[in-house]
Amino acid sequence: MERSRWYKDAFFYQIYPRSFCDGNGDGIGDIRGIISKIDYLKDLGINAVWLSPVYKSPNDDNGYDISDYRSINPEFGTLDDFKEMLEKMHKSGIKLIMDFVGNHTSDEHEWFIKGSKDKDSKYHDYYFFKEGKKNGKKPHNNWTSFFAEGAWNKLETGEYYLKLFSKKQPDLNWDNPLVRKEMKDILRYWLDLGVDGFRCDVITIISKQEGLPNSKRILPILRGGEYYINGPHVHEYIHELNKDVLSKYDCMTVGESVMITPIEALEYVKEENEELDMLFSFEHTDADGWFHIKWFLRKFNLIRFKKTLTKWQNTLIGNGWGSLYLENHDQPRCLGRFGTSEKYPYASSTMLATMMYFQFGTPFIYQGQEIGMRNISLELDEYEDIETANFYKIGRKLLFTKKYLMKAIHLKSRDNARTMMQWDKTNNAGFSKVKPWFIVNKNYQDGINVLDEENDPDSILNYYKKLIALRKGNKIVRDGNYIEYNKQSNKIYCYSRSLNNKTLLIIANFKGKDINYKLPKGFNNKDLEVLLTNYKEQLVNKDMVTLKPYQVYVLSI
Ligand code: TEU
Ligand code: CA
Repeated sequence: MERSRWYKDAFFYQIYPRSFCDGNGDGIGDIRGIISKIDYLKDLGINAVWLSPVYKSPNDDNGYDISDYRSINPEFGTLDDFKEMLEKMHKSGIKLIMDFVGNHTSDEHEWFIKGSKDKDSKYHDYYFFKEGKKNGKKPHNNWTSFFAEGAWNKLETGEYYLKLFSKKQPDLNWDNPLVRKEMKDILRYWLDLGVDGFRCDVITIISKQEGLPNSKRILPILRGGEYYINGPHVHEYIHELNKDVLSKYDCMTVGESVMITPIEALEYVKEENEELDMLFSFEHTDADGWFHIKWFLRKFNLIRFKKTLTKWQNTLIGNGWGSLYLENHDQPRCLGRFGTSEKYPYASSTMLATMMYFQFGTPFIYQGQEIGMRNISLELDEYEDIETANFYKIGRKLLFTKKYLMKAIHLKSRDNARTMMQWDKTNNAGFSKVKPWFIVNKNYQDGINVLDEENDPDSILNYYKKLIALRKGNKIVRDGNYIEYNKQSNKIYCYSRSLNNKTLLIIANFKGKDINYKLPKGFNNKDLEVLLTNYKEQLVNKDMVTLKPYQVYVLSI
């Protein structure tokens, strides 16, 4: 069928269901809660939702460990609730994509239960079970996992299995055609129910080098990555999903990638390759980390940040499609992170959003981003996330100080993004009538909540609404080219988007002070109209713009 490629005009909102809204009063967000907020989503102006996993799961990794791909976790509701949500979203003009976690299952999935017990079971070949070395004392190779521990776990049978995330997330063996068939059946099942596509969890690591050879990397950080990141058959397998299933529906896919360059990304998203529609990459979130390892803190550097974004823009425009985001359920809150300051919450949040979402690609916002939700600082034992706990353990083993580790956790723990959505000033921020499964940030009482912001015309929320409305349907933002100016400035990010003689110039101040910015060549003495700015002051002259702290302008020429 001819696909409409509706995603090119979509503005996405990511829902992390546990923390979004509790409909039945047990302290855990759920589908009825989401249904009760569809009007809110519609009013915000978004027209697509990415829903993090709601499948049956023992929640070792909050749903990214699936024990049954075809049923809804009872904590979240029933399949009927799901169908009702989907229908109501569609009626409100909102598409819904699910999270497809295909690299691994839960160890409580029946495939794993059967395969781990019985070497003769067909399910034994669904995973990577291997005899140990040195009389079974050592695993098959020296790989390490994403969650800061070894990549193997030993079973009572004496066999080990590969798990690139937690012990309860065994990796599936995609070289087995039966596994690929199962995966295609699952995609088809949800598409037939009417969902509009998938965010594909770590899809770029599904193909592992045959034999799972020892890694030559010395540091215990993603050791083995050279044998599975963009592994040998990954393009073949994704193309197979596309050809046999995805291409038969008017759906969209966004793949989560791991350590990827824009050139490598193109191979997944070039339309003629018939694989995925776009990828999430992480390079720009590395602006305050080293070598893709977020825990190695470094100071944000605007020049480096701009360079990364520009490189991705220039590679993708004209050749493929991209995604734009500042936050998700694995990332800390953006306010105060990307060169901005919590001293200027309104200006900082709105500047970042404008800087990001006028670029080329499909925009994604994460729940709470639109009201300027903040990070949390907890004691170690108050954190919920498995990655955080494991990181601390290995960090101590590697002799990092407690002080450094806690600083890194405060800045980077995934739990920063997993506090309850702040709806109003009532108990538990209106998320639930009872104490929620995890922290509610107390600042909901200080105006950081949906209701207060709806009533304040100058709130972050109302700015997001304006921004979303302006972006949607704007052909220049959708299809225009991209040129960056004053690349060496460590204060200003300036770029233009042009299409058919119409241009938008975006100028963002990343400093907490006034800046006079000389317009780039070619923009002097032109008729400039301010399409959007985050201050009442609009100081635009013939060749000079004055920006207040964290002010941003979108000028139309
Ligand atoms: O994340 C993949 C991934 O690369 C992360 O584990 C990343 O290393 C980490 O979050 C950085 O802090 C996806 C999901 O988004 C994540 O929530 C899951 O835990 C993971 O896959 C396993 O399914
Ligand atoms: Ca609930």
